[in-house]
Amino acid sequence: MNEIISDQDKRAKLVKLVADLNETEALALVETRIHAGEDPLAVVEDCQEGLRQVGERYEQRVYYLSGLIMAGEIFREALELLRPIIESRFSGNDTGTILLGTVRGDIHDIGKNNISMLLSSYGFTVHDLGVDVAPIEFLLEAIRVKPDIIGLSGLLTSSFEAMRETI
Ligand code: B12
Repeated sequence: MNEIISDQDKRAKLVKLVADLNETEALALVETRIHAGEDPLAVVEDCQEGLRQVGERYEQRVYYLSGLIMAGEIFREALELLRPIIESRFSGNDTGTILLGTVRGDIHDIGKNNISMLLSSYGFTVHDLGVDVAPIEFLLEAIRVKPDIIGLSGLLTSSFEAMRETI
């Protein structure tokens, strides 16, 4: 019982450290949890929840754009620490080909990069077009690589339109 509570505490603590933009302590806790042999995807989930809360604070004008930038940086650094464990834990071969990109007008790429890393670990060949990708670029690359799946990423409400056009 004690262990369950302390696990929950640890998870809540990481969420809070990320949401508070406490880079040093957040990354130290990520390392501690890695060394304790925890599920790396649970650590990713906690960082993601922290980022979601940063987004809320941004909407409430508690944080400004610099807060979003800082949050993105913390997530990127956390993922760098987790990447080797994730890549060694999940493996597959020749699963298929996927074409990925963040749609036109949108430059959010943390989630896309995360998915790209997981899919590569599972054995997918990933063609990542990057961010702010115009519909025609998706089309030309799709003709070239003939992917099994095309994945469009976008976090802005306005990205729906670009997704619709791309599809
Ligand atoms: C970090 C961040 C930024 C960073 C992005 C850095 C980067 N390199 O990506 C910066 C500072 C650049 C940024 C800029 C902006 N942002 Co911003 N940002 C965020 C924030 C805080 C976190 C996003 C994130 O990375 N989450 C962590 C990742 C892991 O989660 P994820 O992206 O959801 O991805 C997961 C899933 O969605 C899914 N997934 C994602 N893509 C794909 C693709 C496929 C194929 C699949 C299968 C799955 C999948 O899997 C991922 C892994 O679990 C969000 C808040 C939020 N609630 O998300 C706001 C947020 C998305 N941003 C927002 C805004 C408004 C902006 C700006 C317009 C701010 C401004 N005034 O300039 C600009 C837009 C710039 C642009 N043209 O794109 C709003 C969007 C509101 C809306 N409804 O449109 C949000 C929701 C904040 C808010 N609550 O207001 N932002």
